[in-house]
Amino acid sequence: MTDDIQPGRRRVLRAAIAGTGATLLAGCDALSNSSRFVDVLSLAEPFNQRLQRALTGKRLATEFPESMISPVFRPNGSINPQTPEYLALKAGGFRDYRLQIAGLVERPLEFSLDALRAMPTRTQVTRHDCVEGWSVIGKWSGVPLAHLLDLARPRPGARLVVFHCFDDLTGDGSRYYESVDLEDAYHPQTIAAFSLNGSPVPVANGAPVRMRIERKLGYKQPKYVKLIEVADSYAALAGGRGGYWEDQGYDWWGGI
Ligand SMILES: Nc1nc2c(c(=O)[nH]1)N[C@H]1C(S)=C(S)[C@@H](COP(=O)(O)O)O[C@H]1N2
Ligand SMILES: [Mo]
Repeated sequence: MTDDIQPGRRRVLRAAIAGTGATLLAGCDALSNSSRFVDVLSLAEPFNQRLQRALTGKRLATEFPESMISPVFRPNGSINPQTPEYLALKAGGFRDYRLQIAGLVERPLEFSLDALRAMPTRTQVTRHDCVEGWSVIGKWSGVPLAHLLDLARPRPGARLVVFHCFDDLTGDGSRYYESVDLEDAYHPQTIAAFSLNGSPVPVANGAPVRMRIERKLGYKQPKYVKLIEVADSYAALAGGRGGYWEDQGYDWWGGI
């Protein structure tokens, strides 16, 4: 025997894992369908978050005339990712790039840049506000995330969308990530953007695909997106607070 797990033990493990998965999933679906569970969830939402949601509802972020586009869309955070996976994709002109959608979906999917460009597209001129105290206006084009989610079909129990990025901002082997709730994911101005000011998104601003989630602050606009994961919780990811900067103490809601 060269394996460190005996065949019998492996069978038991596999059965245990499969069993847990099935039970958890069934339990989860049953819970999210029960109105009592949903009530408890909405009570658990912090008061300020509930208030801001009530005040903003389906409100659109302000869109600006093209004459107001900033001459330079100031880049921030990671501006030239050095992870091997990213460097390889960049060297190939992003021809091998695939935007993945997975997690709690009926149909996990992936899209090349050409496939994304052939989909329904939205263009919006919006203002980006960084908590460091600066703003820039840019014109973004991309595919509404709502469209991608409709194709992948979230399963019962889905509550969030987590964006996993290619870059390692601090160089400690971690990856930038972010998350928003389904209401922001389906918001009409939430797009997987492949173009900035009429050209492909530059590397400094998140090539080849970055999210625009227009009612959110700068740190909630993930660049270099690799995988969009539909999930029921972010608690088990990285620092457990739903995003790279959230793990350093920033607010998860990050609304503007
Ligand atoms: N993947 C990734 N996304 C990111 C960051 C980052 O470092 N890595 N920085 C965030 C911050 S703080 C800001 S202000 C914006 C900057 O976007 P820009 O470079 O296009 O201006 O990206 C956000 N998204
Ligand atoms: Mo920022």
